Amino acid sequence: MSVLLICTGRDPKVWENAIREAQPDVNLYVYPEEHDPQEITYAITWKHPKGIFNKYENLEVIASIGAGVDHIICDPEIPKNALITRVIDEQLTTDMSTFVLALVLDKIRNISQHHSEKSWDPKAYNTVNEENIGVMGLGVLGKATALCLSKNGFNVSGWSKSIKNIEGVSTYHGDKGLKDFLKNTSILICLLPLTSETEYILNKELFVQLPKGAYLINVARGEHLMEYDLLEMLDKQHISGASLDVFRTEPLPEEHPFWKHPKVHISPHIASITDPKKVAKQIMDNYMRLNSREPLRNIVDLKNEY
Ligand code: OXD
Repeated sequence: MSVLLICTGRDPKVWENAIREAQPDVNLYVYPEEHDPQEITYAITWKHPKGIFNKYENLEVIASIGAGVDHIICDPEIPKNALITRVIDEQLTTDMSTFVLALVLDKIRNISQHHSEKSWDPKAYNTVNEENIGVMGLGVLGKATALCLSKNGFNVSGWSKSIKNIEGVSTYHGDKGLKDFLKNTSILICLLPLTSETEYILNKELFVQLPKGAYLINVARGEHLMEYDLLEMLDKQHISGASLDVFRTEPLPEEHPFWKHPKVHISPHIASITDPKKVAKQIMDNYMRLNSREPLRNIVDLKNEY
């Protein structure tokens, strides 16, 4: 029984050290180090090369080192019987909700705007109770963000695939609920999981259902957004601006039009940053559970893709 770490796009050495610290006696291989695939029961991954798990016949669990599992599920060749787990961490959740709160406050109080326009002309602003915030996606991160905004005095509604009840938040669900959810939303926040149903959900058809002048915050995945639809809606002034933390291609290429667009605020996928030391503990706790045949934590429902 051994563990394989495959980590591309993030520093594998940092994760190797964190895993060894969490579980000093672990038999760990770091891809592409040579190893016998039959030995591996537990894989810890970030953006593994697609198809690679084909030859791992004894693989029981694929653990994401992040909150998202889209980078695993997008591989059509992942072994059917392997469980997929994700990270749920209180600090990551707080970091996400407070990051969104900061973006919302920056937007409604025009904080960065005064500086970027070199303007000493104080702009009129809406107070928090005049803004209708709509959170798309009411999983762990979406729910915490909706509650954080509601506690800070905003009118908050939320939309999700299935029914959710959250105190202080008006909730809508399914295709039928989307129209009503969008029509009163002045600031739209995307915290949806990336699935085959939600890819490109932030498109022209959706934007036109928002009131004129609505603002977009995407802190979920770049693949949710139809980039050229957003540019068109910004240029037509239907959308007044956007704060984007995630992109289809990361890092965002230097020549990308978002960099120069005066109404687009960019941050480099920093809404909530995983602490390898903390997260390695929960990942290795699941490994110990697997070995002692105890139920694992944070298992992903493959039917829902999150
Ligand atoms: C994650 C991320 O999924 O960093 O954890 O985006």
